[in-house]
Amino acid sequence: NAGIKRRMRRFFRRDGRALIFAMDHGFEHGPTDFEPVWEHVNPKVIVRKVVRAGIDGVMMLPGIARIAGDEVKPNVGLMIKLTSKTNLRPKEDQLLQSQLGFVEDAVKLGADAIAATVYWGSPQEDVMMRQFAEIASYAHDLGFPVVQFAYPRGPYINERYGKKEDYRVVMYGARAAAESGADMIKTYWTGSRETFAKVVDAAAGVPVLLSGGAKTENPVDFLKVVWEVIEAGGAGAVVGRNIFQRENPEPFIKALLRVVHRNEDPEEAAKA
Ligand code: FBP
Repeated sequence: NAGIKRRMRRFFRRDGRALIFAMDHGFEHGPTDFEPVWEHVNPKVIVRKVVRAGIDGVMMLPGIARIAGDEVKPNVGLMIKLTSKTNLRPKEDQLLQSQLGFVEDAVKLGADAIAATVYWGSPQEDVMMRQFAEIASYAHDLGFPVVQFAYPRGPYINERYGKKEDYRVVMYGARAAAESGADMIKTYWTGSRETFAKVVDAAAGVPVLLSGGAKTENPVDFLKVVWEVIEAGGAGAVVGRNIFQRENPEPFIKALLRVVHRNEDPEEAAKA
């Protein structure tokens, strides 16, 4: 499908890698996530900064895309995510992402790709699988790539593997994402290059992007993780808190871009 291929190139440079900014946290975690640098609660302010720094793509929910979509310049990929959940839900309902928008909305907002989460292993896995199938089928018909946030999460996982970042479950989720028709996969860091390489293999050629995670105190620590991801064959990273919770995100984004696109040593990248 030519449309899918063309739109994938809005995110990935010639090297097949991408650095994407994630900003659905106001919904998914609540605005407290922005408190470390409060001016970033204004999506226009932070999106302007990340775009100026040279980011390859931006991921947001439909309402924020209406507010700040203009800041995503034409050379930057726009990824619109159609599922989410609030942190306000009762604990037992936290393992479900619900659909909050439709493929048509994303298309009208100028999306280059459409994203949805599946919590593999959740008691509600079935609902998210169907949501993903509906979104992917329609998006693909229209020529849009689909990104799956493939997050293993659920009671059985914790019982059997101890944690959701165990590579055996992360690669299971990545494989399930590939098998369900994703064009890009976003998932957790497994803790080592060797294990992440298995996740990449399990995805059978579908690009695997790191899901950033909580902000590291030392910026170099996060650059090191991204470097390992690239060395493992990962296609880049989708990063939220590690960018918008930093007072001065621009030099940090530039360092991330050097690691993602030039395999630059993290210590060197941080200094430049
Ligand atoms: P971060 O880089 O801040 O981890 O953002 C990635 C992301 O997937 C966001 O899109 C989402 O809001 C958040 O992490 C979900 O985190 P969790 O479900 O682990 O609390």
